[in-house]
Amino acid sequence: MKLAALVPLAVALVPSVSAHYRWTSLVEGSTVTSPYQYVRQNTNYNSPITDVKSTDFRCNEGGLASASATQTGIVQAGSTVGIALDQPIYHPGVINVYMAKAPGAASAFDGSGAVWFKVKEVTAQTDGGSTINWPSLNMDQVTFTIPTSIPNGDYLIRVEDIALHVAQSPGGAQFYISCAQVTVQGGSGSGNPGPLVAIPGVYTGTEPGILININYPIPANYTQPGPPVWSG
Ligand SMILES: *[C@@H]1O[C@H](CO)[C@@H](O)[C@H](O)[C@H]1NC(C)=O
Ligand SMILES: [Cu+2]
Repeated sequence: MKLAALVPLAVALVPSVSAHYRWTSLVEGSTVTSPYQYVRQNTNYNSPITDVKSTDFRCNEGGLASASATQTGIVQAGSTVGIALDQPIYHPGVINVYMAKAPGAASAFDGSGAVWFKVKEVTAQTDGGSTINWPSLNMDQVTFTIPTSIPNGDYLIRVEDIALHVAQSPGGAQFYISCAQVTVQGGSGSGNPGPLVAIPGVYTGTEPGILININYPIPANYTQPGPPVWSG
């Protein structure tokens, strides 16, 4: 919410503090679990993270403090898991989902170091400059299949929606982030997840997919930020 001039109007129209869309719930198969049962609760109800270098960029503001109070969900390698929102996404943008293996319990892991690999992305659809479409718009969850070759153990699953509606200036892209805690079972362990990146560190904030005017001229192509997806 960067349009400062519009804030008084927005406050006048919406009498109570309305929370922005948030990733609140782990999805196990077709089951959406309770909000913040397995997802670390953040403390910035209405604000995105815009500093890609800040520690809060990892698991959102409050995401480390709430780790020990968050349960760890059991998920099976080869199964469909995901993260659900409290309301559908209403900004144009893209999604990335990363995982990181915890050295011990997920609830004790701060996610530091080059430990994150990408497991899912929802990118933009372009056609050379006539139109640009955002498949993540109106999604209320993002799901993916945990590769069967993954090593068993505790992981963090970090989801980010990168809202790009005011991304034409540095720091304008808005990151809506949450981390879930899971124990992966049933993996063969033969896989070697990667490439591994540090978060923060994975982005500079000036990538063509982050510092971008999506309105005019219509981008001819779109480059999804971050490493390629590891699919096992
Ligand atoms: C589109 O592709 C060109 C050529 O590879 C690249 O320089 C540019 O950054 C891309 N634009 C976006 C928005 O990804
Ligand atoms: Cu917004």
